[in-house]
Amino acid sequence: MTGVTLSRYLVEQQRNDPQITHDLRLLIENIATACKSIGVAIGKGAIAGVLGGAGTDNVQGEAQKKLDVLSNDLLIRSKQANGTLAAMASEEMDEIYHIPPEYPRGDYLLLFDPLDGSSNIDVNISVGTIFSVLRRQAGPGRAPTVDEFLQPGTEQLVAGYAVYGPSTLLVLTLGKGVDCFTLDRELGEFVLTHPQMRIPEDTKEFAINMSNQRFWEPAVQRYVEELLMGASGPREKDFNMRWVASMVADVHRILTRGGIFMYPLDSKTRDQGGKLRLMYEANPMAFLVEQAGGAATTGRARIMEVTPEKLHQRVPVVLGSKSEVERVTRYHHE
Ligand code: P6P
Repeated sequence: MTGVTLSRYLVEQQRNDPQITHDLRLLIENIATACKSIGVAIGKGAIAGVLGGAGTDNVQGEAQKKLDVLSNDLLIRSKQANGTLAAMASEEMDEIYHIPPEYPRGDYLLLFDPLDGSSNIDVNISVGTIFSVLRRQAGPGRAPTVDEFLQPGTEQLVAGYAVYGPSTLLVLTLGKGVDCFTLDRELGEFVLTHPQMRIPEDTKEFAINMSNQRFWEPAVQRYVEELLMGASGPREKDFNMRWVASMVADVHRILTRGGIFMYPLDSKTRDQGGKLRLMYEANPMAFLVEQAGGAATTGRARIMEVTPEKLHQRVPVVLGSKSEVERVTRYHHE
């Protein structure tokens, strides 16, 4: 199947799975097109004057980059008219975005982080777009409410990300494994290059922001200390560390060669429930990681079984190679 375009791939998927409706196929193609446009804007960087701050803050109280706002607007504008969505939610918007009355309303809900890792954009490090698709709970007649978005991660129909790095990649799951597409810039098409990605069960690589070490809970302190002791410690092997500070880049490395990613609860983020957002960062990444044979927990419970209470809710995240995630989770319970 490698070499097929995303469009051809989706036709095949739809043929084999009735749950993949024409609208869902159209929505995915639409998301891919928006990611291509975001990638073009990012690629122009300073030349297009799209770097730097936008002078505004988002719902998280974080300063927005121009590309945060541009990417968000791109995703909104490109989706609202295609008749597949009832509403959208974004890290960059306080409230859900209703499809304007002049456009038909569809059955799906789209959630996204339009530009994850945007603090890296001005220093030319890989960033990404993360997205998640849910089916709306109420009938088409009723205007969607934020409560319809508050579904556990197990309800996701589609999850994926685009990573804007040396290549622009689109990594996608429809619930039947994880497939990776590379953007052929001459064709302007995403082409299947890494079908059915699998995370190795074991690893020698961990990803965490070590500068938070003094704030971690005992379980994470213990786990990381054992990794740092290397071959002479209880793990009896040396480990390597990576931290890109773009979740999409770290997760893509783990999907490709294994590893464990941790943004655990710490005394700094405890009051907020963690750093990363459940609905449009943790849940889509957890879906992808589990579909690739890995595991994803909050340190205590499976991320995809967390019942959301707020749209911009945060959770601790421990995901990647199954044996390592299980060890960290076990330490939390001991
Ligand atoms: P820190 C980016 O802002 C992000 O949400 C994730 O993409 C990334 O993994 C994390 O925050 C980086 O956090 O504290 O290391 O800057």
